[in-house]
Amino acid sequence: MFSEASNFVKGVDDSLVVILGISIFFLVGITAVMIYFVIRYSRKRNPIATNIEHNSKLEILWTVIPTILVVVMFYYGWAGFTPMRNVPKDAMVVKAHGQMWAWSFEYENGSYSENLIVPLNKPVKLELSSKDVLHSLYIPAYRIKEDVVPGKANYMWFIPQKEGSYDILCAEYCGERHSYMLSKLEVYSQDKYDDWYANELGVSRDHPGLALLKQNACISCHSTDGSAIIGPTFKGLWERTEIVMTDGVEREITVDRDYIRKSLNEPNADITKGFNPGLMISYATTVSDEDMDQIIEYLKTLK
Ligand SMILES: [Cu+2]
Repeated sequence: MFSEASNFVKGVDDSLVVILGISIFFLVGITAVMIYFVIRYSRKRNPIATNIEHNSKLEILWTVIPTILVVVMFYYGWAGFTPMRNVPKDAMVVKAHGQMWAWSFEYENGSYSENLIVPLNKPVKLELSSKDVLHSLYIPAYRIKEDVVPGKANYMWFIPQKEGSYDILCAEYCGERHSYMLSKLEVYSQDKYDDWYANELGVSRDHPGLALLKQNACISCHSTDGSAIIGPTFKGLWERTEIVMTDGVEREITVDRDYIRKSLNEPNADITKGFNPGLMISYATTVSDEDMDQIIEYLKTLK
C-alpha cells in the first residue's frame, strides 16, 4: 500500500529534495571556492593582480549548466503542482468555509462538521470560501495549501491514502486569533465513513443553540465561561445590563431579543464598552430568527 498520507506527498517532497540538494551543493561549493580564492590569491601570495578577460569555454559552461539545473527544478515543481489543479470528475465535494477564527465543513446533504471527515482512497474536492478576510487552508501532512479568498471561488483536492488524524491550519495571518484557527482531518475506512455520514454528521450532543454558535464560529470570539476574548462573554449575557457606545455616546442597555437581533444585523452599531469595533461581520442573513431563538434558549442556560 501507499507509504504517503496523500497522493501529493511524493511530488512535493521530490521537488523539495531536488531544489534543496542543488542549493546545498552550490552553497558548499561556492563557499569552498571562495575560501580557497581568499587564501590562494591574497596579496601575500599574489602581489600583482592578473587582469583576466574573456574565457568563452567557461562562460558557455556557467550559462548552460545553471540553465539545465533551473529547468530540472522547474520540471519537478511543475510535475508536483499540475495534478493539484486537475480534479478527478468523481471527486466527493465538501464545502470548506473559513471565517475568523474557525473552519467549518459543509457536506452534500447540507450538514456541517467542525472537522473534515473523509473516506480512505476516495478523491475529495474542497470548495473554498471565506466569509470575511483572507485565510489559507493548509494540511501539512498532505503537502497542500490553498488561499481562501473572500468573493473568489477557489478549490483544492486530494486522495487520502492512510487512515488517521491530521492537522488543518490556517496559513494566512487573519487577525488576533489566527493561531487558534485549527481543525482536524480524519480519514476513516469506507464503512466507518458511511456510518458516520448516515448517523453522526450534523447530529450534535450540544444544546442546539450551542451547536449554532459553534457552526457560525461565534465562540471563537465570545467565551461561554466568563473570560473575555475578542468580544464580551456569553456567560450571564441574557438580560444583563451593559454600557454600550452608540455613535460615540455611552448608553445603558439590557440584553434582550431586540438587542441580540440588532447586534447580529449591525455588529458595530452598539459596541460594549471596553471592546473594539470592526471585528465582527453581519449575521443578518446567516442567522435566522428561529436560529436566534435557539441561541437565546442556550444563553439563558449560561447564568
Ligand atoms: Cu485564517
